[in-house]
Amino acid sequence: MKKKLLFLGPPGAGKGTQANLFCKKYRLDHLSTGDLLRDEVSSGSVLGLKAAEIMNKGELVNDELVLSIVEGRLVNNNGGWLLDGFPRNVNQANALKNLLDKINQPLEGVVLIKIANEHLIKRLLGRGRQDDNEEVISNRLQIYKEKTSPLIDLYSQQGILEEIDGNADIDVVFSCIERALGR
Ligand code: B4P
Repeated sequence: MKKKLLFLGPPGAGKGTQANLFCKKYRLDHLSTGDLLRDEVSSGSVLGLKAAEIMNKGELVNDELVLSIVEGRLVNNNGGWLLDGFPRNVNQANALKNLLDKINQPLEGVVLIKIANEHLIKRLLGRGRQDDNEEVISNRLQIYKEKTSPLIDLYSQQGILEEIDGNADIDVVFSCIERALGR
């Protein structure tokens, strides 16, 4: 059973929603860099204040900060884990590879949740988080296209990428993910 996983997809594709369900059912450690960064913001720390400014513009937070958050959690994990929202660019993907080689925990599966732009804009506007307004969403989409989407080819070439249609109800998408991962 694959227990070292990564969910990839544009903002609003449902990575967080699906990762939550999946980790509860299969008892994996859910590592959402978005949630971890929002916790840092709520703590009111200096790092959190800096991160909030960047997130509210829809930009990517500094790689070193995100890496340090993820590294701490992965190094201390001896069961399965699911990365949600990380890596988000090639530099983060390379750093993840180095870290996983070092701790001898290779990535076993990547799920790409694909979704049409009009669906995700509607979903994000409906969610109404601070970074969910039209201007910021359009910036997040642009950044996804430029910086995150190259990871699709990278993981596809490694033969570990599964593509899922995210334009369906939550339970339907969930079943597709389970099937793709052989559950
Ligand atoms: P994230 O927290 O990762 O959030 P996201 O990509 O916007 O959303 P996600 O795809 O998880 O959608 P969700 O399930 O919530 O990133 C936020 C910000 O954090 C980034 O812009 C960046 O600034 C920063 N950040 C995070 N990771 C980083 C990293 N590695 N490096 C640098 N910066 C980083 O679903 C969205 C909505 O749709 C919800 O309301 C949900 O209920 C609804 N929904 C989900 N599935 C649905 C379905 N099937 N049908 C209908 N509605 C659905």
